[in-house]
Amino acid sequence: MAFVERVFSGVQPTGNLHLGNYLGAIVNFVKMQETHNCIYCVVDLHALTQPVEVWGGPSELARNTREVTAAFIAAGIDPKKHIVFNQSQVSGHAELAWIFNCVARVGWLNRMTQFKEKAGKDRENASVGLYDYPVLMAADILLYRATHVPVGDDQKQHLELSRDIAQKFNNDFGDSIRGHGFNDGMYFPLPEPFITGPATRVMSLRDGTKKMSKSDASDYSRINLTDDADTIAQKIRKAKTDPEPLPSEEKGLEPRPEADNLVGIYAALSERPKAGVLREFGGGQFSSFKNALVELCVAKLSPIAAEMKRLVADPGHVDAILIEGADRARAIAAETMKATQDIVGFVRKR
Ligand code: AQP
Repeated sequence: MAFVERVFSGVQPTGNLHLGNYLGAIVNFVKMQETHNCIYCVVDLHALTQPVEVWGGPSELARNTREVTAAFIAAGIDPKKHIVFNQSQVSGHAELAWIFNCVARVGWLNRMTQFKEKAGKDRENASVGLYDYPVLMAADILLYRATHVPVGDDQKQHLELSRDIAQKFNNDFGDSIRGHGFNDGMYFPLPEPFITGPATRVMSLRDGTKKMSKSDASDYSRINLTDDADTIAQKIRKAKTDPEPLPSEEKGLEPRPEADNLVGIYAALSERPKAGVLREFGGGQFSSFKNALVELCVAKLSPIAAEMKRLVADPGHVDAILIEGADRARAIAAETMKATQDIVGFVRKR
């Protein structure tokens, strides 16, 4: 069956939205609006998988949900043409996740590296939700039968699991799927990851081997989307580098993770390939490259920060966007849930 192309992706409202989230995901969310129908979700159910100290408790969750929504809109997502909402308003996410829990295999989840990293050594104490996170993510995407998912590189393995779940559901229920009019036995599409650009994995400014992340204890490891110009300048000037001048060719970046990261950020923000950036800055010292990077970062991020500030100052307006988006999302989700319930054999009101 040819599926109608549809984009779905989400961002967790866990605070400290950063340049990695922006370049790895949100920039592509904005681009894909031109070619696809898009659904962008603030995945608040996912936030709960971490200890409460990480997501900050109820008032922080609500504040961060509005802040991520504001970031989407400030970055250029149009909530009238596309759908923007928060996950917990559409109960289908949790309902489909249960069905998928019974499709996914424990062995598949045991291979998920993000769980291993986030649970760390204290695995016994991690929430069941953290372990099950990728199944809920599969439900998020497939509830809308989405075909394309723009994400950062760290989500690649979870996307593969979503494809495995879709495939196994289609296989397990193939006869029933055909019996309900889907003649090729494919009810769920196998969603394609869309991981592209020179900054699919932005690294920490303090350690070029670690991903830039919301939960890093050091605020100097990341550029937050709400940072002001002075803070951005300080963070970039203090970013770890090495003593060599910048190389003139991309190959010269390979053994130099911090240099590679800063050049990747510059390339992504200026929408140029890394090779072009190195043609301009290769052979020069980091100090002058960092000055240019500060200027570019401030020019690109300051208008977004200002618009975010304006939007979060009016929570009623942001909530109205989420409520309207959830109504539209719920209508699509209801169709998927009805068909899924019929395929599985659940008796329901007609
Ligand atoms: N460093 C990154 N580089 C590129 N893309 C990134 N993403 C996250 N970090 C980077 C992408 O941002 C989207 C939203 O991520 P999320 O809200 O699901 O949170 P996460 O992946 O857990 O991101 P964080 O910020 O790193 O949080 P913690 O500290 O909790 O691990 C996703 O598409 C993600 O790929």
